[in-house]
Amino acid sequence: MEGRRWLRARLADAELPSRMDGAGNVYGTLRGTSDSGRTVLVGSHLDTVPCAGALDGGLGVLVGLECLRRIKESGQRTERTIELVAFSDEEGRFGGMFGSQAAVGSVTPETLEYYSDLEGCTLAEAMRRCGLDPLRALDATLDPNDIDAYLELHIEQGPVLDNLRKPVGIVENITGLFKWLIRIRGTANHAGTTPMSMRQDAFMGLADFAHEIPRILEENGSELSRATIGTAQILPGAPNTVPGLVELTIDVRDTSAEVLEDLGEAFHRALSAIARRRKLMFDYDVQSVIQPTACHPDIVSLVEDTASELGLDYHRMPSGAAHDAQIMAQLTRVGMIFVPSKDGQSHSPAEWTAWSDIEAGANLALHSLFKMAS
Ligand code: HGY
Ligand code: MN
Ligand code: MN
Repeated sequence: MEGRRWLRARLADAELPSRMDGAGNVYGTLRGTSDSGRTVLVGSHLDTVPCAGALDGGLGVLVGLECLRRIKESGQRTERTIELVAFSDEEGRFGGMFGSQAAVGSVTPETLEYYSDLEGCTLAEAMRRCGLDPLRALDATLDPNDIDAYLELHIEQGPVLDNLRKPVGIVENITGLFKWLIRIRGTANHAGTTPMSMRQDAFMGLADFAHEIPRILEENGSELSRATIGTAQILPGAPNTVPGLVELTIDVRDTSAEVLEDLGEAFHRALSAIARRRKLMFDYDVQSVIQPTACHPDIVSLVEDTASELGLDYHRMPSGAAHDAQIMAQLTRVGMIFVPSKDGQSHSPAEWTAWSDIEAGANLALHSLFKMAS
């Protein structure tokens, strides 16, 4: 909430009206000359992951802020209104893409009460703690007829631009994903008296499952497939107790919806086989499913032409990370600009982008945005 207050104060300093919707998304407005034209949105997300760097999400919001301020300072008017948007909970403390899902109208009262974080705090509780009325998130829906396009600048979070030594990337398509919270149940037992052959050791079930990931990706995935076990909890969690329960998350990605479908079935089959072999039980909650998405060709070519006009050495590429843009694609035409991530690192304090690349990306965003709104 402090970040939102800071952003709204910056918008006020620039005499740009701002508002916060029921999902905690912050908007800043630079009015166009035409009242009937559809609005062009620019932005990204305000939140990030634990032990993060400083650029994921925040850079796109600040570049959007600077674009609005610069156009306003220049005195040049655009026909269309341009709005900055800073989305809530993109990273998924409560499932993922909450703010942009609210903006496209796919949040339901169940979402608010069902989505919870790893500590069991529901989204509704967290919103109430911030003084928000959860149900007002249902009013955050944008009207597709009011929106002309959405542009997002984001760090690449991978090694491609850094290795190519190119300052900007133009995103063609964005990976899809599914995220499961899996529970593997065995029988807690004494570590000293229980023979190895008589154990129902939930942790060994997790170990077998993790070991199957390379085979499952080789047999069912593509070279863009990714699978990550990012969290695991061993319970009851005593050194001298055979684990009775393991809770883990798996995050699986690919740019093809069919491949994601195949991977989901393969992971389910692997869990069944391991459960049978080790006399375990398993179940899982599907925490998030986000479809792979193509950026709109009109926006991709507008950004590409602008990059050429600015003499920027750019690279057209896919995104291995998920972004609010792929949710906004359900509502309007979207485009994304990438800037390089040093050594491809992200979701880590080592996240870094050279200022010269940030300047190149921000100028590309500014000139593209000006064209989109004129
Ligand atoms: O997980 C992602 O791809 C994004 O950083 N939320
Ligand atoms: Mn992220
Ligand atoms: Mn991000």
